[in-house]
Amino acid sequence: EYNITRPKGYTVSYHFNPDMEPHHFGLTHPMKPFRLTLTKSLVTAYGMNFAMDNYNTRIATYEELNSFHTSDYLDYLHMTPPEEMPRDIDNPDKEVKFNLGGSDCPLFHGLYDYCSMSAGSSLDAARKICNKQSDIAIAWGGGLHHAKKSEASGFCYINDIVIAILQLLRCYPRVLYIDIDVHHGDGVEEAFHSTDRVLTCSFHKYAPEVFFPGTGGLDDTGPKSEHNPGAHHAINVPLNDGITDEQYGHLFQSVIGKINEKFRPSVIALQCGADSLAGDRLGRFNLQVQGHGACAKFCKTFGIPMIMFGGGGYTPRNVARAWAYETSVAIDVDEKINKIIPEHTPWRKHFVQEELFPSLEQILGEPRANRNSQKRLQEIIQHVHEQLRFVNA
Ligand code: TV1
Ligand code: CA
Ligand code: ZN
Repeated sequence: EYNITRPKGYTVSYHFNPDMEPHHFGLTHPMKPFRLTLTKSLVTAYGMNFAMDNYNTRIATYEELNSFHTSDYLDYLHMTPPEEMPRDIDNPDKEVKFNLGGSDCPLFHGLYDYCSMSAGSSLDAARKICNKQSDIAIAWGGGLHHAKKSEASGFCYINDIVIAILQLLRCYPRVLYIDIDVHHGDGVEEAFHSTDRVLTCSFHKYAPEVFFPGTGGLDDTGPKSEHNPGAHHAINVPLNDGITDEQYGHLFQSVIGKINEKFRPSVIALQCGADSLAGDRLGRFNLQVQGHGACAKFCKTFGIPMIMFGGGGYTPRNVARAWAYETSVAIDVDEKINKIIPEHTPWRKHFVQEELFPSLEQILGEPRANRNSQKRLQEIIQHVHEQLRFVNA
């Protein structure tokens, strides 16, 4: 009915595991796996599934998780039933291992399965890119950028992004990792500190001591030793509360445009954390769906393969809107989608009399005071451009 057709000349794949949704971090925990189902339903309601290859993804094997994570950590995550694991809330005397069991990274039933599903989706996406069966692969169930090789952190237990990038490195010389989640992509940055084959670039709210994880300042560019090929291959864009679509778009294009020129990536891994949207329960920015989606749109203009991962996003209906919109960007029907009258969708009742994709003037949630001066943003661009003098493909 909406005439959503396959994009011309390239293939998009959508990687989804319906068994992720039933997992619960706990009633009050901000991470809500049902946002993935909400996203998928919205994508299907618009008929976007007809324009893509859709895959129900398998779970990642122990060996696959082991390509990044240590056996000690995986065994603990795998073998110990939740009730036997130490918790710092219920059993304050018990030792907390691997940062598991606190309020951010609780232990819940089916945790290991949930992690394997998230990693499985991202790995399937990477494999489709590697064997050229897909040009843009979408894995909204992934994007868990804080997990370390033997430690859980910030709602992330298994770093599906690192595992997927390791797969991409088997087939492509250079991977550009871009992270638009409101938090610093510390786990991915750290994992590739010592290689010049992966350049990481995170945009985030930066306020050490106050905002998680507290790293990712402008001068954090990776270990600066003479002998480290990975030096200068971590780029960080620290921001303040309330940044707008216009400012973010300008920053994103100047930074990523320059990185593309200098680094010449063969493939892009884009983490699309939706907690950088206005009205997010944890985020601090003022981005609208279109401003967030403009990042994916700009990356697409480079004409190289791309994986789009999920990540944060704590106001579920806004997450679904953003990721459904970004799916429409991937298949090149975003203009059409913007014009569709939402009355026609079976999902309208879930979106309480609002348009699914609000117009540019409409604000998602309460806007925040903008604490980003033009002068500071210009300084950031200048600094990044100087850092890129050290980067050559
Ligand atoms: C249970 C119940 C856990 C309510 C956690 C917000 C909760 C948070 C909760 C929360 C919350 C964080 C810290 C403090 C470090 C801790 C997926 C010193 C209302 C990628 C992870 C943010 C973001 C972790 C993950 C952060 C991602 N903020 N309510 N926890 N300690 N943790 O600040 O990047 O989006 O907030
Ligand atoms: Ca980020
Ligand atoms: Zn986040």
